[in-house]
Amino acid sequence: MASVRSVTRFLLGKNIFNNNLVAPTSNANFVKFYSAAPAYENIKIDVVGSKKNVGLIQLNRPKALNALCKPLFVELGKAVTDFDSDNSISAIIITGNEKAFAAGADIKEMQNNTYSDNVRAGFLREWEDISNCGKPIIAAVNGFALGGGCELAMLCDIIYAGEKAKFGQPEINIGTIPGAGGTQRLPRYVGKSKAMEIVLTGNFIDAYEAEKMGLVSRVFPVEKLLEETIKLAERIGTHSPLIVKLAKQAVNQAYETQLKAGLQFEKSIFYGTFATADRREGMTAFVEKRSPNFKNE
Ligand code: CO8
Repeated sequence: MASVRSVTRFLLGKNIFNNNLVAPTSNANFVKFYSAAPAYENIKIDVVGSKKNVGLIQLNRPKALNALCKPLFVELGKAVTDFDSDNSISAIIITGNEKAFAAGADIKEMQNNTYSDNVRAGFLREWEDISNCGKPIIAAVNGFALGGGCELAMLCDIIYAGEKAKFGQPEINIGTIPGAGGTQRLPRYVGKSKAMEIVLTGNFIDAYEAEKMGLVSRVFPVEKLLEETIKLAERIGTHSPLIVKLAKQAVNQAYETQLKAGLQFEKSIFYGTFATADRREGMTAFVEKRSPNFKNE
């Protein structure tokens, strides 16, 4: 089966994800804009589409199933912010690889966090770079989109999925709760009962169930996903960037009225789980590859 990278290369010619920096020779402004960009370690970026107006970001920690460590999120926020302020870019795509879009927050990184650490550092504040983006962001999800990975997809404006994608909020298995919008955005997408089932069981749902629930707008064969997502971004790119931005703001208003209070509430509870023994046990058990022994404390 073709990888995301080979499919993109096939579709779009040279220079796709070849370098950590973008250097499409056909777009002088872009080269100029990104000539001073940092060399990314956890993501790859490129500019794609026949008009070179689609910013493509690939999460690139395949060995950790694209677990969302802080350095990855800092880079992702920077790439999104840069594409957002580049006038030649109409829409942005975030994707992973065939096995994982992202398997969640990096459990190993946050395993020893305390409640005070989270509050002091404003844990997850980098996520705001994604929600502050004025341009449309499309998630192209193949493989696992779990925990923070599912939340990242939901932060995007449209989710397209490959038919083997799996979505879930399995934080309950490791003694915590979703901390980047899962408890607030998921019910808005799929309704309370289904959201409760997903959050309280930690069970995964497949791409077709996710489409039926309204979480995903379309499902494609794995090897067609990126091609179709680029087509969608190009179609959006045929419209006025200003009106696209306003339309995005307006649709978001439907979701975001009252969302802020919910997110603040969610964050305080998420942080609070780091004061519990069960959260520590859950993450430690994951890292030690054993079943957790929860004590209800
Ligand atoms: N964090 C850190 N490492 C991970 C993660 C993760 N979330 N997921 C997978 N990995 C690592 C594994 O530890 C393993 O590393 P190693 O080879 O060094 O042992 C490697 O990726 C491959 O994983 P597996 O061997 O487990 O692969 P499998 O195919 O057997 O299983 C699964 C795939 C089912 C996806 C499994 O890896 C899994 O259950 N992962 C954890 C999923 C999870 O619980 N996600 C939620 C995390 S908590 C969270 O997201 C809180 C959100 C808070 C806000 C967001 C902040 C960014």
